[in-house]
Amino acid sequence: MSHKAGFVSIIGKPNAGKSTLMNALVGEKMSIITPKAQTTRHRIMGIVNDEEHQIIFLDTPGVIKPNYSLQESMMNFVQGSLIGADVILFVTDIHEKYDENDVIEKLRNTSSPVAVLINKIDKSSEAEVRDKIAFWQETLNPDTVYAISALLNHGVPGIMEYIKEKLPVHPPYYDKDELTDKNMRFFVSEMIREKIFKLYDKEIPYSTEVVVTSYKEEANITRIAAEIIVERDSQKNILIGKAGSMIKKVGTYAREDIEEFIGGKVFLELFVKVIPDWRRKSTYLKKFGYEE
Ligand SMILES: Nc1nc2c(ncn2[C@@H]2O[C@H](COP(=O)(O)OP(=O)(O)OP(=O)(O)O)[C@@H](O)[C@H]2O)c(=O)[nH]1
Ligand SMILES: [Mg+2]
Repeated sequence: MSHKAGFVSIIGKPNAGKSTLMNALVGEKMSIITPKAQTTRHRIMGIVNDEEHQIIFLDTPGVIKPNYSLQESMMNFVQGSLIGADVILFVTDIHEKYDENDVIEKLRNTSSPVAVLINKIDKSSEAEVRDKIAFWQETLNPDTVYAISALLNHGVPGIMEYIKEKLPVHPPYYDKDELTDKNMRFFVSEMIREKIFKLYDKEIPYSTEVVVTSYKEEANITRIAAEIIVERDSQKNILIGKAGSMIKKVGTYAREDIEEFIGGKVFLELFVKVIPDWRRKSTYLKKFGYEE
């Protein structure tokens, strides 16, 4: 009767290292990670199970002021993850240059315990760490403050212990062998999107959506087809590149990742399609899983 279970929301500004932390906590590559802001667009669940605990982590998009419907949906995922959170992990970059007032506002409006995680301390001095800890204690008066490096797994086991202590006594919410609520098609589309974030600049990553249109497991190979959707013909041309050179790179890198993820051979086919202004159209946002 001493089993503990609960929801742990991971929030913060874009690029703070939320997804890196999520993967470090879960020990699996659940969320894609890139150097660009707004990589994560969904609320991604990663579940850690042991005999006595079920910890349900929710990785979320970075908090921004939305400019178009897709970003509004992203902010709804953030808001939703705070409802019923047993613990909130607020990840902040030690060198944060954005204004974090919007996140602070959200945290002030919840009654869940907040742990401030000052991340990327591998890139800072001890004095900077001391100053930031004092700043956050003063600003938020949180339940606790940790200085960590999600990238180097520094301080991550301590956070696990903290969470286990905080979780309420509760039976498991999900089967104890579940790792996530997302399916294979979702992870495949994310791995392709990650390559697009890494290989292209400016508006391309933000104008792109990836949809897996076919997923067939055969005896020795998994055959996958996916559509890469952009908003304009000009973006389609850039995405494909000269004689298909760029799209070929996307396909090769994504296939390697997918093969590692599923532990088997993959045949990946990519098609590029234009849907003007899909980021602002409710029908497409619904279709792509951003809206109910
Ligand atoms: N030096 C250093 N870099 C880190 C650390 N944690 C994350 N990063 C890097 O920061 C960048 C952003 O990491 P993500 O985990 O994608 O950040 P995020 O908060 O999920 O970003 P969004 O999904 O865009 O909101 C990547 O290039 C990471 O490698 C850290 O502890 N130290
Ligand atoms: Mg992320």
